[in-house]
Amino acid sequence: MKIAIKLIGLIMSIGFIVSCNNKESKTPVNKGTIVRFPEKSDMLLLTDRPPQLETPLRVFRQDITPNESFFVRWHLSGILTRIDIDTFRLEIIGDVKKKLSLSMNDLKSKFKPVTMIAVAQCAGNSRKLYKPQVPGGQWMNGAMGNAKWTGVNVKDILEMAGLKDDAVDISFDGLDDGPLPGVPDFVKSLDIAHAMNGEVIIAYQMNGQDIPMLNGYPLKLIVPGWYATYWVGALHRIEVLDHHFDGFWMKKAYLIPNNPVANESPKELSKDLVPIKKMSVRSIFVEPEPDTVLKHGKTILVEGLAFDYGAGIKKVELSLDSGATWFPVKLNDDLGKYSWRRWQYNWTPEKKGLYHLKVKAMNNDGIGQSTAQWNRSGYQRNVIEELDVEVE
Ligand SMILES: Nc1nc2c(c(=O)[nH]1)N[C@H]1C(S)=C(S)[C@@H](COP(=O)(O)O)O[C@H]1N2
Ligand SMILES: [Mo]
Repeated sequence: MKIAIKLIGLIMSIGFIVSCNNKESKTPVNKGTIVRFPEKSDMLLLTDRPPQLETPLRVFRQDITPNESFFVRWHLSGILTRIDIDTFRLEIIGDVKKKLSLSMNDLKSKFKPVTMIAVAQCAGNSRKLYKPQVPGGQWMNGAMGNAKWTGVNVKDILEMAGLKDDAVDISFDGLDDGPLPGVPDFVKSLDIAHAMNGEVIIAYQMNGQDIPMLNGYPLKLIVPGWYATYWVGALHRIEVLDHHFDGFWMKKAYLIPNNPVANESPKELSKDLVPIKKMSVRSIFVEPEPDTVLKHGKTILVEGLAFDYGAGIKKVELSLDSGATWFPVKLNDDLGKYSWRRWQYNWTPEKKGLYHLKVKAMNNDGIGQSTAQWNRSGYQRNVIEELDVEVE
């Protein structure tokens, strides 16, 4: 018999310190308190109410991030711990010709299933690398993951409901609530053209399984190429609006300086702010991890991954000499334009000493990475990554 009610135990974090990186290192490490939450393997704890869990770097040595290791980020402490999937409905309301109330079974049987691999990355991923430091979750590079999402095209659902002519925006609401009535509910919006572009989907599966409760079971909005703040979890209401949505999470939060790399000076903050949208071009190191000591004359695999907003990665270049010289590295299989692409290089350091590695990517639109970037919220990092490696 299928279990209709899904619940996860009290959100408890029985954590213990495995490693604390107190030593002054040029390259910060994502080590800290390791915790186990329901349906999750070892994760790095940022906060437990609401849960914010970071994926350990070693997990990125594979194309797909397993569900149990996928990062977790909720804004409001009133998250879902129990749901009756038989009575759950996805409501489509507002400026539509016909309101819809869809069961999980409706979603799986009345619409054509679609599948895509896409990177979900928190807008504040890598915030810990910002100098000067900015407030907010001190993520290293683990507030992201690459998964295979299966679900229904938002376009198909909206076509079934039928949009009225004056529809402008669509808002997406999750089942989570604020701890107090005054805390704004987490609701995000997309304009009609974006929501109808045929690529925005409502996923009911993540890597071929139910989405973990902590990642937004039973439904998650997938907005490929856009920051994960739009990927509303525990999605239960879609509202078609005849005006521009002006909720807190669009108008007050997740704003960036209005320029391509979201840059501003700490001394003179920008007054021209716009909602964050598409992801920037990025490339990171996965292997070796910071603080690894290598043996000279011995070959190791330097590896990492690169991604962008969906144009696709054209090349990744590595430097072993602080950026004085660069050379292209091998790209692994292309798993789709919204997937990340792993890269690798066999390196035999001949001499002992300290090496300063850098990596940068360029996408098919000819867009590369920044050399310097800062904003008050630590969003949209796309600075060329660096890694110190000691060879003995
Ligand atoms: N309902 C709901 N959806 C949400 C959020 C939230 O707080 N509530 N946080 C968003 C943000 S900022 C991120 S980074 C992603 C995190 O998704 P994950 O927890 O599956 O990694 O969910 C997004 N969707
Ligand atoms: Mo986020």
